[in-house]
Amino acid sequence: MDPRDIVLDKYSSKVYKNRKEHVITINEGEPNVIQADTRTVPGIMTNRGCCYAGCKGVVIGPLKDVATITHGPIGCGFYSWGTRRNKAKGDENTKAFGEYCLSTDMQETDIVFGGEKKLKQAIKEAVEIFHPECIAIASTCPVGLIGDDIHAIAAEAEELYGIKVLAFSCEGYKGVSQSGGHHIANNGLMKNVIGTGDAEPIKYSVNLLGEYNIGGDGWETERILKRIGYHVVSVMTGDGSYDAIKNSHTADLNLVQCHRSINYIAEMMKTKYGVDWMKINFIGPEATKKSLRDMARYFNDPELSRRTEAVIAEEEAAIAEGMASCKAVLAGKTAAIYVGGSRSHHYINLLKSLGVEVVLAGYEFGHRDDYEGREVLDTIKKDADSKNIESITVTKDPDHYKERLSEQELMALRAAGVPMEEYSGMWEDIMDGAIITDDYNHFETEEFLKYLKPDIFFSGIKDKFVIQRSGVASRQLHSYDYAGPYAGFKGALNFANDVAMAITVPVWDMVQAPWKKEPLLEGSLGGMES
Ligand code: CFM
Ligand code: HCA
Repeated sequence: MDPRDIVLDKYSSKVYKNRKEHVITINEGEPNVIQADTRTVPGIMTNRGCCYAGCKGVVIGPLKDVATITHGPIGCGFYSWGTRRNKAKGDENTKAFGEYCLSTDMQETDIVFGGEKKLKQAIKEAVEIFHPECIAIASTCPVGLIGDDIHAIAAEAEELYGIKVLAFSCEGYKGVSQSGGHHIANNGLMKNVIGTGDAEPIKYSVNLLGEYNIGGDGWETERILKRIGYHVVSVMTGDGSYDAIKNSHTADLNLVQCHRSINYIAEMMKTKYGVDWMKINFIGPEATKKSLRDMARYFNDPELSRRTEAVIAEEEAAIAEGMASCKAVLAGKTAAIYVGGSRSHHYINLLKSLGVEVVLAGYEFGHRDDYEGREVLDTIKKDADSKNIESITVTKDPDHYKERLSEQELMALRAAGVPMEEYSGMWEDIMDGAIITDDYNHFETEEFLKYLKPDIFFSGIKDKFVIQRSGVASRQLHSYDYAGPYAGFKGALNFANDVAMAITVPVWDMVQAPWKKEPLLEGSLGGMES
């Protein structure tokens, strides 16, 4: 029997009806439609996070020169303080506030009488202590419930201090997951930051979108891009800055790593400034090579293409031996991957290049297009929850709009397999017969572990130890278990070494108690014949 049916059969009929749309087995001959981005069944221990986590924790928090104030009780700010490992470094031109956790620390009396005074005071203190060029305010649940007007306070503070003050109404309960928070953050950056700088365009310049520099991934990607000769105008938002994002409209091309969290900005920048966008993936040597070659095709310059090939050859040679020895250990193993969004797709290819098949996968909060590809976008029905998140429309900017490539040139690139404004989703890489679970929960994790027994399970901190205690190796694909980088070529080797180590560590021989394998004492009961 299909393990999927065994697991789902244990639910009540109401829960079964909901979950069966979110848990499917991939059948290559079929369209493989999945339900996603809908409300979790109340009472289920989902692995999802909240809207505030998506806005402040994921997109806005990493901006190093922005002093971000969490307006709410202290727990929310504390939770989002450095746990995501989005690394950042300040330098002589850019301050870095990432080490700090700024919050209004709302108390019960503020909930009853309003927290606006406290927020004004917090902004004043942040200005006096840190002298930032930009402050961001991120609201948590109670702020929305009591109605503090953070937008009016931001406008007033802008006047008072002569700096940029961004306000995000990203209360945790908005939307169904972190995803709503990404959208709110994208809207805010688009409305207030992107396009406000006056830098001159530079040749072969790109923005790296949806790269958050977890474990240094963004730095590794930038290193490779710079070696080839690209100029990185801004990174959104890992080790990114308000200062750089202001000028992001001057880039020739947007490179989209995490489609889920940033596709809104990519689309809006195309409409408003004419910046083309391309789906790239710098996880895994094969995907990295394809992405670099796609970029070279886009720019269509013989010298850039030559450098691309030279850098690929050098970087690949440096990891070849290491990758081969890890592959020798890992070939034939199976894996499960559950992360929030894009990474569950991106790592499938890297694992394949190590001989590991993904038998179980899913997103916490990906949308149907992240599974099925952007072609299904027009068929996705809006519901009350998705309508709750503002969707803004932009038009051509009369001063800054510039067509990069003509529609014919873009079509030619698409015909040659370059994903211009295209994303095919997880389905393009997942194997036939794999089980996909959207918005996975703890019960299903434990059940699928029992039936599928993957050799390794990639997920996050909430389930890591349940997995390890069940005798299966676990690696965190959010925080990289405090390792990394995993991007590009060198990163792929770091990943391969970590996975090989996790699977081969001798502890797995000790999972079964010795007395369950063979008796510790031998003998016979008195009076019986031996
Ligand atoms: Fe994009 Fe991310 Fe992810 Fe994401 Fe996240 Fe993250 Fe993630 Mo954790 S932006 S969707 S909201 S790739 S924090 S860096 S690891 S769940 S798969
Ligand atoms: C978040 C952040 C998170 C959590 C990771 C985890 C991250 O969703 O709020 O559950 O282990 O990457 O830090 O996704």
